Amino acid sequence: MLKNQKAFTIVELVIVLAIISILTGIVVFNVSDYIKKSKIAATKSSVNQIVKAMEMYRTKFGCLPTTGSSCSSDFGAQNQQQWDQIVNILVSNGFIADNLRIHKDSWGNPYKYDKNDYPGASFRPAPGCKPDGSCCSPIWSLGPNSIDDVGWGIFNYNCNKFTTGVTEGDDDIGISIPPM
Ligand SMILES: [Ca+2]
Ligand SMILES: [Ca+2]
Repeated sequence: MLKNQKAFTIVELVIVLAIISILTGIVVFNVSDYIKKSKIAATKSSVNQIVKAMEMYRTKFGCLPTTGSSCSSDFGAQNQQQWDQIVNILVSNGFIADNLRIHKDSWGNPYKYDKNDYPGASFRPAPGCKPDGSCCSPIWSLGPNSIDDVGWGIFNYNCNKFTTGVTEGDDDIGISIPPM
């Protein structure tokens, strides 16, 4: 009798442990999903702030900020050093507050930026380009997978629209600023 009772208790214990592990799995999944969604939302918000600052800069100086030597340069930012250079231009002119989320996205990567607002500055045979050769200027985060899924081109197809996950497996988050 005692032996049977003990065996039954072990079965119960196993069931309870199984239920606990399933519940733990659900909680961990929900928390990580929540964190991922929060990071995406924070990055979207930062991209919006950056774009607004870029447009204010262009209203004042006639072109988007560049890592090149003049306004007609089409050089944007491909790495942290170049992106910091762009951020410093916006910050020193008072168009944006300096903070970590502007320098790096939620996954610790610099934003990417292709400056194409000067007519003829960049050849891109995309629907986003005007007949004079001026094109949209995309700014994007590499997204949760920290991989540049779309490269320079794709955001030109969606001037002025918030874009994320254009192609399968792509989680980049960005906006393309139309030419003036
Ligand atoms: Ca360019
Ligand atoms: Ca990506």
